[in-house]
Amino acid sequence: MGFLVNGQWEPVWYDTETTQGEFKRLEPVFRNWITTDGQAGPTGTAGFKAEANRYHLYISLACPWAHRTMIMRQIKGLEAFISVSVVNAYMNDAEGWTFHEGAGVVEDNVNHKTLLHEIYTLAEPNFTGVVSVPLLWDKKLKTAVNNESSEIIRMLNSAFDHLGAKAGDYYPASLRTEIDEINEFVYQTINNGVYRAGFATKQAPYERAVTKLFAALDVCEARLSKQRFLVGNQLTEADIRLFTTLVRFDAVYYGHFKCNLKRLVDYPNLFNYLLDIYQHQGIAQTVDLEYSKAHYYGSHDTINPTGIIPLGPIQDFNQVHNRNRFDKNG
Ligand SMILES: N[C@@H](CCC(=O)N[C@@H](CS)C(=O)NCC(=O)O)C(=O)O
Repeated sequence: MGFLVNGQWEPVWYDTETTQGEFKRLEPVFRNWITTDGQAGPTGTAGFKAEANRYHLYISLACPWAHRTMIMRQIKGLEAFISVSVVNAYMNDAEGWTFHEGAGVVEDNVNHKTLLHEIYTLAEPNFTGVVSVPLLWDKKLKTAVNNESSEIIRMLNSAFDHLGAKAGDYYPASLRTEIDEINEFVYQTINNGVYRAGFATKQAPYERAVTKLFAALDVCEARLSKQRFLVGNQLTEADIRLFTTLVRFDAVYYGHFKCNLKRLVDYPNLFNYLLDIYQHQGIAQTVDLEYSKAHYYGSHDTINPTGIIPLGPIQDFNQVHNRNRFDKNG
C-alpha cells in the first residue's frame, strides 16, 4: 500500500491503524456527480453532464467497492457510455496500483499511465491521500469525477437513463429510507467488517469485528429466509453492495482475513441469495475470484508474508437455487 503526500508517492503502509490496532478507512476526496444536465449533484461541483463515451472507470477486479460500480455499469447497459481500465491484481508497496501486464489487466488507454497515482496527480497535482479504486474519470475535462463507489453507483443508476441506459431503478424513491438503513448496517458490519477483522493488528479489535460480522450475517440470513431480496421484492443497490462481499467470502475473507466462524456456504439462505444474484443477467461476468485471490493473498505482506495463493475452495455459483419461490408472495 502507499499514500500520496503533496503529490509525492510514499511507499509505506499508510496510517489505517490506531494504536489500538483497529483498522480505519480513509475518506475519498473526489466527490463530483455526473448528472443528466450537468448541474452539481449532492456534493462537489457542476460540469459533469451525462454524455456518451465521456467517462472512464479505473477499477480492480478484486475490490468489492469497485465491483459495485462494474455491476451497475453492466446491469444498466452502460458499456458504450463508460470505458474501463483494470489495474494489475498486485498492489505493491513501492508503486501502489499499477497497469503492469498481468492477468485481467486492461491498460490505461485514456491517460497512458503505468501507475494509478499518476492519474490522481493529473487531476490534482498536490493530491494528498489514499490512491484507491474505483476512480471515475472525465475524458473531456481530463479530471477526476468521483472516487466513492456508493456515489458512483447512484449516478450510474439514473444519470444515463435519457441517453438509452437499460431500464431498471436500483434505488427507487419509495425504498430509499429502508435501503439507506440496510446499507449503513451492512457497510459497518459486513463490507467494512471483513476489513476490520483482516487488518486488525491486535486480538481484541479482531475479535470485536468478527463477532459483529457474524451477528450481522445471522441477521441477513433470517431476513433472507422470508424474502428474496434485502429490500422490497426487487434487486436494489443494497443487494449489489452486500453481494460483492458475499461472493468473495469463502475464497478470500474466510481464510485471508480470518473471518472463519462459518463459511458462507454454511448459511442456506445467504448462499442461495448469493447464487440468485450471481446468476442475474450480466453479473457473473463481473466476478473474477482467481484475480481476487491473487490480489488479497499476494498484496498484503503483513498478513500473508509468503504470498502463497490457496488453490481452493472449490465452488459452483452456477448451481440451481430456490430463490424464485419468493416471487409468488413477495
Ligand atoms: N470508499 C472507497 C473505498 C475504496 C477502497 O478502499 N479501495 C481499495 C481497494 S479494495 C483501494 O484502492 N485501496 C488502496 C490502498 O489501500 O492503498 C469506495 O467505496 O469507493
